[in-house]
Amino acid sequence: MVNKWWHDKIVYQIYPKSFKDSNGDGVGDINGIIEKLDYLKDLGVDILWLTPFFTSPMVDNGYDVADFCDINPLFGTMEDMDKLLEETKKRDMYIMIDIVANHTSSEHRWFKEALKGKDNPFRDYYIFKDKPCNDHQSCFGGSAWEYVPSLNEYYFHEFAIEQPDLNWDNPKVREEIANAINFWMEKGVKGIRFDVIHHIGKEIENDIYGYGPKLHERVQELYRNSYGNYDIVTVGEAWGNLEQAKDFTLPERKELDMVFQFECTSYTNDHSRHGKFTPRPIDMKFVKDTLSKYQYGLNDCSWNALMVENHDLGRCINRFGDENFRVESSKAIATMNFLLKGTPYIYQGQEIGMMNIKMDKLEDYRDVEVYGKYDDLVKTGLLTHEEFMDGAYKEARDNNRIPVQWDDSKNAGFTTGDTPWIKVHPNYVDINVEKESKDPSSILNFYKKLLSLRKHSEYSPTFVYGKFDSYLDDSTDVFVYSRTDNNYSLGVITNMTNKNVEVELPFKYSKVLLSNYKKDYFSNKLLLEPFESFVVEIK
Ligand code: ISL
Repeated sequence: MVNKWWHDKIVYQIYPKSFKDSNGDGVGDINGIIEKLDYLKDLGVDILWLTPFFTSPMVDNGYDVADFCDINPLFGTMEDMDKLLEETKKRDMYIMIDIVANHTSSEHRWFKEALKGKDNPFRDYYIFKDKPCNDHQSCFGGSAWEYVPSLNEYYFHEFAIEQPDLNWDNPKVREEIANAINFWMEKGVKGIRFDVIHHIGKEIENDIYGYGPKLHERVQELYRNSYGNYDIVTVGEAWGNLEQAKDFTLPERKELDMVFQFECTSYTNDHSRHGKFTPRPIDMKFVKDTLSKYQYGLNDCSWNALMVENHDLGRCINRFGDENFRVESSKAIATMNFLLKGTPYIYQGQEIGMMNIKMDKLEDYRDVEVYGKYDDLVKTGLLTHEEFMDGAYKEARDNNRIPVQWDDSKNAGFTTGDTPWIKVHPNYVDINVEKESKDPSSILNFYKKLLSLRKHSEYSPTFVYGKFDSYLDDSTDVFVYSRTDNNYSLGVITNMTNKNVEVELPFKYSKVLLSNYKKDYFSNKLLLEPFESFVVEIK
């Protein structure tokens, strides 16, 4: 594989609405991001993935785009965005944008035109039918078909009613999206995350939503007509399996550089019951096997995205770790994941070990999905209110959308205003950036060490390009792997459980490079503490 400028870079995901508010209106903004650039540089991240900051009525917090080439006034102005691009460049940092190609907002000019009449040229930008083709359900609850009385027709929306799906059969739509991407490429953006990109080949008449027959030719066309002409990095949000990941990312296909793998994070969705709002406990053996499967499966032919948290998932401590071992498990999850081969993605607040929030009442939630699913599950009697609230505590997307905890002042230092748009976690007094930056044993300082080991040590090339091998594959408790090149062989050992585990390592080592407990590691038979994780140079 050809080496790329981004292979050794770390991505940090910013959800602008919740990151930092600079003007006291209770909503995070672009100037808030600029304020924190030095913090992010010091943390050791390079590429900032911003979830959509384009003009939007914010039904789905920006994933309902009303203008792909303008800035949501809630977040600032185009001048602010230009300044952010300039300030990141000064610090050798890069911006990755989030392109929502599957749908727009119902407030987009194209959709408003489409509603004007059956012969309006924009009508064919969307998917209108005389009657629903099927009873497909929207991802956020309820039917995926919405009736428009003035047209006496229905339009299709995979997500909220206010997010009509674009008609990718229409070449004009494909051209418009390519043009929007080119607009941002010319501004110097260096990365794109593609939202639900596996949906753009859908064939509704045949009940095919993800991975339709025309998917890949469309991505290839987009590549040729837009981002393929620039030296950028791309990642797809594509819910699928290993083979499907290969189809997107083999370099000769000229589609995407990598896709996120959701097999691990969605393990808790219990589809034998009601999906994510009736979660089941995680199986860490499954997680370890899946991570290894993707390492062996993609490492020689393409590239992995290493992600345990994003704005749609709960916190990784709650999913893979243990609140009672918050510090240990958070460090262990990071070590185990971010030293694999691929690009690490850190979600805002993950680096200080932020946790899921227990909302007192339904009305504390802001996410459109929570209300859609409440109607589907509680109003129909499938779940009690309490069962739903319990599921939401574990899985609601708002868990990761509460404000970043900067310090122990009012509203966690997120806003100087009285009312943030969503609740602040009450634990912010103890868990915040300021406090952790002063504590040498904090999660934050561990992240800095981990990223620096990966990026700025003599071992960096081995962590970036070294071959992956796993050991003790039958163990349900420990994940042991190595990364090897001509210079070094490095071992990563993690107890994935909240109990003591005895382990006999299959290799000897000469140095311990990083660990989340302080102890003597020089014995081959070790009794690992809960969520103990350490990194060694193998002899
Ligand atoms: O979290 C989910 C719903 O339970 C996911 O299925 C999610 O909707 C899916 O990952 C698609 O996510 C992306 O597109 C959505 C947007 O709401 C998400 O925030 C985004 O990441 C629609 O644009």
